[in-house]
Amino acid sequence: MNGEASFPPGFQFGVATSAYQVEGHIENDWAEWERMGRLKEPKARCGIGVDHWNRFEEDLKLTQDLGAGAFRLSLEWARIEPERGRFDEEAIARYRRRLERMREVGIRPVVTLHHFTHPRWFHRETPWHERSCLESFRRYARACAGILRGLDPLVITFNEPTVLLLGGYVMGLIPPGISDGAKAASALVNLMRCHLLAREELLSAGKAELGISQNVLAFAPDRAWHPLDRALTHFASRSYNHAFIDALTSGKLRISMPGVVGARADLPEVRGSLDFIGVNYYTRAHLRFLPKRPFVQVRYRDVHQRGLTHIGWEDYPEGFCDMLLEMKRYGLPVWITENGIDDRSGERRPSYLYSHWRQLLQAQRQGVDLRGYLYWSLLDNFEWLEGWGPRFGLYRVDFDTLERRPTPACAYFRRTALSRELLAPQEEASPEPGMAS
Ligand code: IFM
Repeated sequence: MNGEASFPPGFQFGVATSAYQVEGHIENDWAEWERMGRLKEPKARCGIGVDHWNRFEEDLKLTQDLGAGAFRLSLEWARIEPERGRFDEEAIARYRRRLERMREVGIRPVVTLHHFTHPRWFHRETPWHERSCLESFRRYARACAGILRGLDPLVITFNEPTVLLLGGYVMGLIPPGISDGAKAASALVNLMRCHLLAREELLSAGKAELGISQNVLAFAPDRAWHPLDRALTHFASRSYNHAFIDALTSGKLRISMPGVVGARADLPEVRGSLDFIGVNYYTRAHLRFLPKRPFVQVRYRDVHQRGLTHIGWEDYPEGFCDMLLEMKRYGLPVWITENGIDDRSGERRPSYLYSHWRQLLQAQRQGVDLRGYLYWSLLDNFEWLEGWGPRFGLYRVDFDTLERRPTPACAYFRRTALSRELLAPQEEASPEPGMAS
């Protein structure tokens, strides 16, 4: 061993993407949302994305150049079932072909069935808070099971369900743009049932491992001495980070965020329906109690003077280890399904990787069963409400020409993925020979 530490045997390095953020040419609820002027920059549009739909082969090669063994993508429901009950065989065949290509080049597909977006008919006809969503999602999941048959994928049924519900059903910031606690609670229960239905469909079609991707925040009280800030931190950690996983592992849903949202249900049927836990970790959030609505203020503070990341988040690798240790209680394998930095110059990303990998290995030494790390993201992409400002990509994309260029982190990622040793980043200024440019 030459490095500070080694990654465990079988541990996989990979990258993560989602369909809407990279593929382009998609007509769904989010495209409608954009036209309604609901983004920070009301005129911003995802449009052709970074044209991954037509550049898949090129992007697969870029993934191989990173020494990656896994690639996370999502299937776009709006492409597969553009009208309720009408499935697009061409889109289905195209997804199937690209997943087969991954297998041909030795890359394991990690496939998200639902990553924030919906076909345009969905919220109008069978929204999450109504039982009719169950049949819709089952039918979609059956189509996905056909696409994935025989490929032994890692499947994420829902990406960040808590974010979806908070954003879409509590704060009204993303589609369907509702602010209704009762509907949020029904939608939450239905998402869990849908997870289970998808599991049944996938497993009846063959071998697959199923989980969800949970966005976790390292919460801390904004005023360490303030009892209400501390109470908020406690509730947020339980409700935001753990409630969904708790319910899928124990069959008991318990959410309590006084003044914001509450839900309680016994769902014995969903108990034990996770094969792994997907963790999406980015930052720490300091919470401050406000005496009037919305009662909570979220602040990103630069406590260690490392500089906030460009999107404004604290760079807090220590929280990564803490969050992973919290997952130990479930006794399940853990995949890091997202971790990354919005670094618009690309210079800071290698040290971000190093500091986060160090914490990951520390959690592993303390007993967390870690199976893989997927960097968010392979490419710069469309960042939801923020539009085209942030740059999370290992590869920088020129948004005019769509040319992909390696950032300094590519060589460091490749060196680590191939050596499986943690080494401090060197000056990785130019791409290594053999890397696409
Ligand atoms: O871009 C998103 C992704 O779609 C879900 N997790 C967080 C990322 C960065 O905000």
